[in-house]
Amino acid sequence: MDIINSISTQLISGNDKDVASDTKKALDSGISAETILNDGLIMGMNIIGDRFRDHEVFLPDVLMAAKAMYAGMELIKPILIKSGISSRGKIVIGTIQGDLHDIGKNLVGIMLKGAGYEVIDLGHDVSPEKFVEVAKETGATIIGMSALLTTTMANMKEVVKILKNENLDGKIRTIIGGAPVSDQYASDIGVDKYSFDAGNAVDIVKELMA
Ligand code: B1M
Repeated sequence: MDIINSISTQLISGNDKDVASDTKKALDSGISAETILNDGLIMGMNIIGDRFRDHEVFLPDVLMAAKAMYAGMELIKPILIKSGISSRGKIVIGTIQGDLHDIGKNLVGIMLKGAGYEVIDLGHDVSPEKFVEVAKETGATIIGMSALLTTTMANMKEVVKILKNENLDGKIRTIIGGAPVSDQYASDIGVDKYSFDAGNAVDIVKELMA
């Protein structure tokens, strides 16, 4: 089995130590951080997600897989962040209220920092009010929201409403991402842009800040 397949397989089994040692081996052998992330870690996470949906595995298995994902992410994070010089603009990010999923949102934060943006990460289960309050306090010009649950994604609409009520729409722009949302959903709820992955989030932020 090649090393990338092994990362994915160990992640699915929730073996955080093996994911870490395989990730290290892959980096040492010259495989790029992006390949490890997309073809190893994210690939494994998608498989565990499908098995969870099909009731082949249960919540503790998903939790262990998430822990293993973080074990790999910790090692590639410094490479993805690279320079770490943050001066191109400020963006507030977080996972919307009611939702505890934070792996994708954290990846978005890592990629934005790597591209030179100052990222204020509010974590998960963030209320619409908090997003706006912190953006105003810090002078951030973009709010980036992540959602993984269909049951709580509608909370993102509240951010748009608050910005409109406070005459801040156009001054503070909004981006959403996460598995259940789409371009269509972004336009339905009045969000400026939808982004499909962490790399694309960087392109969208660049476009909005241009
Ligand atoms: Co949960 N979970 N989970 N879960 N979980 C999903 C989302 C689910 C699709 C699984 C399934 O049924 N197949 C399902 C949601 C179904 C639905 O809403 N219709 C689900 C469920 C049901 C639940 C619970 C309700 C289960 C329960 O308790 N019965 C519960 C909810 C808890 C809560 O939030 N209130 C729950 C809990 C958990 C864990 C805690 C065990 C764990 C999260 C750990 C953590 O995040 N720290 C977990 C996990 C790991 C998943 C899956 C398996 C993987 C998610 C993930 O991290 N993917 C997920 C199934 C799946 O998505 N395939 C699932 C990897 C990550 C890199 O991808 O987050 O999509 P993703 O991010 C991508 C893009 O979407 C994008 O960029 C990233 C890639 O570059 N992106 C953005 C994301 N945010 C962005 C923001 C942007 C731009 C791009 O701009 C701001």
